[in-house]
Amino acid sequence: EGVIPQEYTLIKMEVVSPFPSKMSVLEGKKVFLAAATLRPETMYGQTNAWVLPEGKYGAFQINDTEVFVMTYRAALNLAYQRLSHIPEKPTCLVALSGRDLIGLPLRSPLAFNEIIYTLPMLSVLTEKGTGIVTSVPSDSPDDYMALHDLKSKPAFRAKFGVKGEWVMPFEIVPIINHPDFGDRSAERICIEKKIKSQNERDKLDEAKKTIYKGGFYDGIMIVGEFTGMKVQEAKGLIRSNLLETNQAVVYSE
Ligand code: A2H
Repeated sequence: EGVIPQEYTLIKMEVVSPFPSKMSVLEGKKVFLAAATLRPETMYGQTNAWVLPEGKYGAFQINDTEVFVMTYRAALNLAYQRLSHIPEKPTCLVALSGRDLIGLPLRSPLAFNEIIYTLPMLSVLTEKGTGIVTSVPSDSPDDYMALHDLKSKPAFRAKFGVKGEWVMPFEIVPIINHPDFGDRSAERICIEKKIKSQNERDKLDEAKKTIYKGGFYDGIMIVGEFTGMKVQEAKGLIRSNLLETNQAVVYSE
């Protein structure tokens, strides 16, 4: 746990019904995977959601109609931030594993892809954020490599029961022009650094650092309502829009 609190935006990725049998008790409610991000301005480029296959999750009642899927730890934090059916007490309607979530179809705010799928990523930490991550392979090296692994390794898909149709149709969506790395900066840096898989932790951390600075300070939005605007300026506007329209909530830890 860091000393400085981190403020995330929780993106409400709506689970499309009908739900699988393990989630049938939730039928009739609005169920969302709650994905923690620091980059709300990248939501146009979402291609999927990530969960840890062996991770423990739950579906928690947030108010009369809405349910968030996340870790218990995140649900407890949210309950202390006034987002729980019962104040300061998470109400778990059903316990779920990451494996139960793989393949769930989602509708996510701002995404150009109308439907995206929930997929496994091995670097998801259950002790950070909500344990649910939204995937933007144009701008995140982790997301790019994890999607690349699923696309290029049929055995890896088979291991987690991932169908090709949840992965193959989803291409990189260019959303931000980076001054040094172009409009698919994550792919470009992964190729330049010869990163082979999502398991190359040190190289991926380096890649993230390399593209982040230029992308944030000098990146330009090339899609959406704020096309042509600097990322630095668009970020807050996009975040406020998401919060005002109840497509996202604030979460700190
Ligand atoms: B970011 P920090 Cl496009 N486990 O969102 C692993 N990674 C997690 C996580 C978890 N439990 N919870 C959140 N994250 C990811 C978008 C994005 C992100 C882009 C580029 C960079 C980037 C799309 N994925 O993060 O350790 C989420 O991915 C680079 C740091 O709290 C979240 O923002 O600083 C970021 O890590 C939070 O990381």
